[in-house]
Amino acid sequence: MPTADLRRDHPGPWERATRHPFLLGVRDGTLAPGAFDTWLVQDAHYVADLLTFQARLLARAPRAAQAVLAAGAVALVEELDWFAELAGRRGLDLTAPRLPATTAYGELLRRLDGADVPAALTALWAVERVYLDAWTAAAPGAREYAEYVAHWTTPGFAAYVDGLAAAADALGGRHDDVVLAVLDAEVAFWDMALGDG
Ligand code: HMH
Repeated sequence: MPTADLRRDHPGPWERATRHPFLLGVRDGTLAPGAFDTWLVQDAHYVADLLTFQARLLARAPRAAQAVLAAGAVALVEELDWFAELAGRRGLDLTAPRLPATTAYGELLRRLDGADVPAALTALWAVERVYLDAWTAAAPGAREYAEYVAHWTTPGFAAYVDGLAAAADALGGRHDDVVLAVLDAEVAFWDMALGDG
């Protein structure tokens, strides 16, 4: 199983992207004031970029991979609705500009539009797998963040990630380079929310 091997063979990069100080701050309630809202606004931009990437991948994917990609695209649209609701509730300005790590991650997704489908699908699996693992490491989260941690660690999300793994494994190949690029982009994204990017 290529996706299982990709996790096993790069423990350091997975660890850096999932045991990040930002996530430990969410877990323990020690996150600097404002860091979470900064992160939310940037993630709303990111999800919009990811939807663009995913819609293109859906369009060029083989038939067998389309259902999981289409369901994931719907989930991203729902995530954008949820961000809009959060913006109202938390007083966020979702029109604030992208910070450099957000732009850089968006450029990585753009480059992946030009990768072959097995590589791009494996990259998408890595995007979602690392995100699930990251929030799982922060669970259950300090009281003020518990709702968010729960949102990103649901059984439905875990099942989606497994579905992406199955679809990527069916196409074959390892694609270490794109996975490592995703993991680096994730670390930079968490760094950014702490003001380190
Ligand atoms: C930074 N990585 C980041 N944000 C997300 N929302 C996901 C992955 C998964 O959707």
